[in-house]
Amino acid sequence: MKGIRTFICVVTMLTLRTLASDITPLVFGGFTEGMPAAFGDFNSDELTDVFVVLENNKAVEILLAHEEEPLLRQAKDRLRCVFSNSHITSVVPGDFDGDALMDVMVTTTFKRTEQDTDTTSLTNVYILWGGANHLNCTTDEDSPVIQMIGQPLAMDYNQDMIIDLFGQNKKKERMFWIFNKDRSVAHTAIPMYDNISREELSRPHAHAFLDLNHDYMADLFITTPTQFEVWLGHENEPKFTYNNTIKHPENSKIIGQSLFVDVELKGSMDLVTPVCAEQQSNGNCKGAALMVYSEGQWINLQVNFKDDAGNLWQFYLKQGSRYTNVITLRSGDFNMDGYPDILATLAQENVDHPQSFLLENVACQSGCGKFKRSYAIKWTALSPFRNGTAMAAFFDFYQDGILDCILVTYNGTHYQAGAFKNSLDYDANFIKVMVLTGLTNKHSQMINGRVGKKRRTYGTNLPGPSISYKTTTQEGNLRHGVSPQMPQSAHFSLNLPYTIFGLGRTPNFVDSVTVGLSNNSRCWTQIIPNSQMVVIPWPVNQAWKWKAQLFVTPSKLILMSVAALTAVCGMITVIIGVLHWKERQEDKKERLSESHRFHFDAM
Ligand SMILES: [Ca+2]
Ligand SMILES: [Ca+2]
Ligand SMILES: [Ca+2]
Ligand SMILES: [Ca+2]
Repeated sequence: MKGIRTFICVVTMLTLRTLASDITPLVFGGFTEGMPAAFGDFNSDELTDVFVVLENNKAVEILLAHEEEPLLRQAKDRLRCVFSNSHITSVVPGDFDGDALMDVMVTTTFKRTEQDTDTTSLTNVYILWGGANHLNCTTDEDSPVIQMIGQPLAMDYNQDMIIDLFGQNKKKERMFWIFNKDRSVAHTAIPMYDNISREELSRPHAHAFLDLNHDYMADLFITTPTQFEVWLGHENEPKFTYNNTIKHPENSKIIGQSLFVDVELKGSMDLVTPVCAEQQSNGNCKGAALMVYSEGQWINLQVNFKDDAGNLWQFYLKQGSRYTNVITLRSGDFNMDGYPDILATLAQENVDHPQSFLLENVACQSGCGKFKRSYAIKWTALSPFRNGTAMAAFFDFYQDGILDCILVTYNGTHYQAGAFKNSLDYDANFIKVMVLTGLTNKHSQMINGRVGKKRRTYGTNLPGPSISYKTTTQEGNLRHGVSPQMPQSAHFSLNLPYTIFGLGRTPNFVDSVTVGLSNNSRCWTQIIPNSQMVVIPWPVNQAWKWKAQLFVTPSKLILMSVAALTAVCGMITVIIGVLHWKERQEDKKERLSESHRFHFDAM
């Protein structure tokens, strides 16, 4: 009786767990004060940790990811640094000294409050050097390694897998800051090569480091107050040369943060920009639209911002607010159909109540011209998170290849971290690819990996590689998708250090996966779906030596088949056992009666 009760209890718990989409306690335990600022695997255990800002933007802390709940926890020896005199504006993890261990770049301003919108104040850059399990907090807040105007873009200028920065110096000149193995020298500043003087850079900006012309060399996308510039990357000096300019979309008062997405799933990156045709008197957005730049022109994706009740929504924008002081989009394939979807924070007109929504990539129904895709706002996709959210970003909590969401709820006074579990109602396949720097550390110890002891795999958070795949769908069509790895880093862009491609229900092998960086590329063929591929591109210029490790995640369907098979086997064993026992009993009886007969005959 007790056994049955326990069984019922377990079944109910399991059902509830799969139905519940708000998994905040399972993810954060009780600690929801940290505001997500960046993602990266700090302690090299292949689980993506979350870098948060807390204590009113005065402290940065790393929440380490675990396989058991709570999934994100503060470390025993807290990985936390405090900046008592300044205000943290961004956090960018990466290896800034080439020792293969992740460091953390923090930018701050000396302005005291979030409401202070003085944009002339300088940005201070600090590097917190990382050991495998500790973080060296900066001792001198008054001497940042760099002072600049606006936030920097993390990139790799000289292809040595040590992260460098791009931005503008105090004189408003465009500069690259090159980091090296010697922490004491810190960096070299190189002005951007140019033959004519260019516009000042935007603040905030949506600069990006990704390959735009398919030569596997990351290029530079620069945002200025009136236009976008594309600079092509080269192996030799000058590292970047001006290529072309894209004017901002016409009739747009406000330009949000641009994003690069393979909207049509054609194997090329489209520039997607949120805009507002007008600005409300309080500075908020009016006339929201999603624009895509395709073949030399801007196309309005005709997103319907009216909900089912007829209310009109806008991109939420509020000066001096947390996360929503710029319009930021984040992309990822939420429903695993291959087409990248978008997360955005909206608000109804004249209502000061932000809410994040999923914009699903759908086939364009009418009036689309030559662009075949559009976005449809899924008003209930993130429920039960319906009572105010300032931010939503994609994150894979259970390493099952399904993108969940990490959110920040906001009730008008208080911000809190939240977690949403994406429960897909069908068994979709995926492929997850992560490109590491490939740097190694001689002092590396063995750690308990997911399968026994193993060496640490080092150096996540490499900006710039392009990752693409080709596969054949069940209908026999060729599908080609591409995604850049970590093209943006500033202004809480919250890029994941890996890429997940949804494959829909295609159970076939993926024909090929191609990874390209620093003018080199390597293609791997016949990849098993539902596998996680870790690429170690070392040596950088000898692509044939690059390695790929595959971890296969069994899909729900396979697990269910295994369970069913085990149950059937068990049942058969029991039946065989019973039959066997019966037969033996009968044999016994027969033998007994036979012996009786024998005695009888003998007489
Ligand atoms: Ca390092
Ligand atoms: Ca470098
Ligand atoms: Ca390129
Ligand atoms: Ca999708």
